[in-house]
Amino acid sequence: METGSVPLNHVRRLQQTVRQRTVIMGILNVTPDSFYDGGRYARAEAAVQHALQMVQDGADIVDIGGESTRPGSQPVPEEEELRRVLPVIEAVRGQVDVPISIDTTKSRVAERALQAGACMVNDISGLGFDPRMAEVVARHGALCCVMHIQGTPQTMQQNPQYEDVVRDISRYFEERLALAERAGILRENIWLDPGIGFGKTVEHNLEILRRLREFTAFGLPILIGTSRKSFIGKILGDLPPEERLEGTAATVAIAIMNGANAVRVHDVREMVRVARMTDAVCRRL
Ligand code: YH5
Repeated sequence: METGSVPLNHVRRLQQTVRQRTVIMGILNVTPDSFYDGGRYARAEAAVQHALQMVQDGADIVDIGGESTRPGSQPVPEEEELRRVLPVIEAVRGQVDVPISIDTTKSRVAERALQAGACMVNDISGLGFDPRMAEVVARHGALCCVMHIQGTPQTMQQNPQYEDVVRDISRYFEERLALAERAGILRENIWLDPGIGFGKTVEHNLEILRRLREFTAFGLPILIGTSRKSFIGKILGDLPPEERLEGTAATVAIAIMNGANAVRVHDVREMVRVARMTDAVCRRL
């Protein structure tokens, strides 16, 4: 059994930064459907270049994922997910000193990524899909993002329903925090994320942004991922993903004003500026 393998300097750096200003998490998808398809090696190479660019642009952490979790997307076998993400984590670790999070719901993928130098697990199932996930996070002393999802990526957008979206998500956070604590994850290592788009209607997503401050009652960092998501496209009149930059900027500014401590984004250079400007107004930085 291996314990405490994560880069502690990265854990501490992030814990400190997230208390001071908005943390920018850059999205790195290592999936065939995303942006490159010249074979496995070329895909990994392009992903590493993209990671280096995001670091140059001001990303505080790079979130590496090998499974698409978009609505209706199919699960990826563990072996394939590992083949996609591990070479990229290793290469990024070798070339730049940036904290890395592994975007996965599988405990064995999380474990191999943490052994390879990731310091955070971003689990869109909030430790819920794989019963061994919490134990892996605890044993490695990793940071962990607990995201809310209603249903699974296959079914979540079929008919999302809540009594009160913010209160229902808060109850879910309470349950998952109890599970995390039982597994031995330190509370100070947990970030919360309401999971924009994961089993939510457009109206649910807007209400979460409007009432985001309610989640600060947990006293934990709030991460939010609105970047280029379909609710922005719908509000702006069916705009495609590449036309959602300004809408994303609006949601990032609003989320920060309403208490977000970290934002997960595709457009790092632009959103670093949005976050800095918003931090200057809201947090007097
Ligand atoms: C999140 O919110 N989201 S994957 C559909 C799109 C654009 C983007 C073009 N992982 C989150 O980014 N992890 C994802 O339409 C996440 N929070 C955390 N913690 C979905 C995604 C996307 C989907």
